[in-house]
Amino acid sequence: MNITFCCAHTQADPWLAGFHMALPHAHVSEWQPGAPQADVAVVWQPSQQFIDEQPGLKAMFNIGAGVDALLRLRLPAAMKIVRLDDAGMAVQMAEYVCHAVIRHFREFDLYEADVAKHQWVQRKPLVRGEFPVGVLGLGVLGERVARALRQFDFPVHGWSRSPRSVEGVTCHAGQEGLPNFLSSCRVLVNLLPLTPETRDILNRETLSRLQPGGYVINVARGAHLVEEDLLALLGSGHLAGATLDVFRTEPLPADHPFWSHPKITITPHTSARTLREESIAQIAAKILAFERGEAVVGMVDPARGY
Ligand code: NDP
Ligand code: OXD
Repeated sequence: MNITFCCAHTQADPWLAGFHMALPHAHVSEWQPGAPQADVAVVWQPSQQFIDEQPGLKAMFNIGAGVDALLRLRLPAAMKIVRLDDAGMAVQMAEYVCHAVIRHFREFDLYEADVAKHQWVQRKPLVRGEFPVGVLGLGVLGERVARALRQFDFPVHGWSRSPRSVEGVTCHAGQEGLPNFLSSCRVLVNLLPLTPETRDILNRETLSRLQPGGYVINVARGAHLVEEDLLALLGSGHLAGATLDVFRTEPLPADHPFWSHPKITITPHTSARTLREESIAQIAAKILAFERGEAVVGMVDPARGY
């Protein structure tokens, strides 16, 4: 089997060495323009040139959970796409979101500002029951995040396309379930895949439905959020703040208003990083299953967009 590796922003050598160890029978090499046809590919944000030069690929294994960048390309209809399924990302996402929710709920930013002024101020504890958290997307990452939030006794709601059941979480589904989901939440966490249906889903209309003093945590994709609408709702006071890990343009341009907005905390697309060892082990196992003609977990449905 010939495996070609074509991953943007990724140092290839350690990945190639890992795949050599995990799949000693395979020939693994980094793709260069004009390289011979491979059987399968390991990819992250490959170019259209790569796809056009490798029309015989049977499958592409994405080294991330989101496949929106791949599905924007013109792909041969028969080419299978397989995404990462957790591979160490779910626990990172749970850490990140719980940290952001707790930081907001426990007012740690205000305490830090007091400390900077050498002021000893004890604030009145806020009421946990008044901070229901909603998780958009109850997939591999969203479900883990919802369960983690329940560990801190926050009321938790979840929203998915098809009906789901997660212990302790009030689950809503489909377009018809969205208004009730939103009005049940004060803190909103986005863990949806980016698809034509979910693009711009965090907008003036949806965010206005959150309870007053709402807080937005976007850890999925920048194109889910209509940036001007967030700024307007922060300005009007309907929203109290936001923690954003992903942006419409990455890296975030130096003159973007989010950098210095007092109610916005940003991080550089780091909420759940691809972990090399875990990902190589998972993808190698998937390639072996694929070779044997067995079912592969994380197969993407291009019609659904995730
Ligand atoms: P999954 O495919 O496992 O889960 C997606 C969830 O979204 C499912 O519950 C699905 O519903 C739901 N969903 C999809 N479309 C709709 C819709 N139109 N309406 C309602 N619900 C919908 O994805 P993951 O949990 O693995 O990952 C989620 C996203 O997180 C990725 O696509 C990626 O963009 C982002 N991500 C960000 C990272 C970062 O560092 N910032 C790192 C990793 C991922 P159903 O259950 O019915 O299928
Ligand atoms: C992913 C990401 O989709 O890192 O895995 O954003």
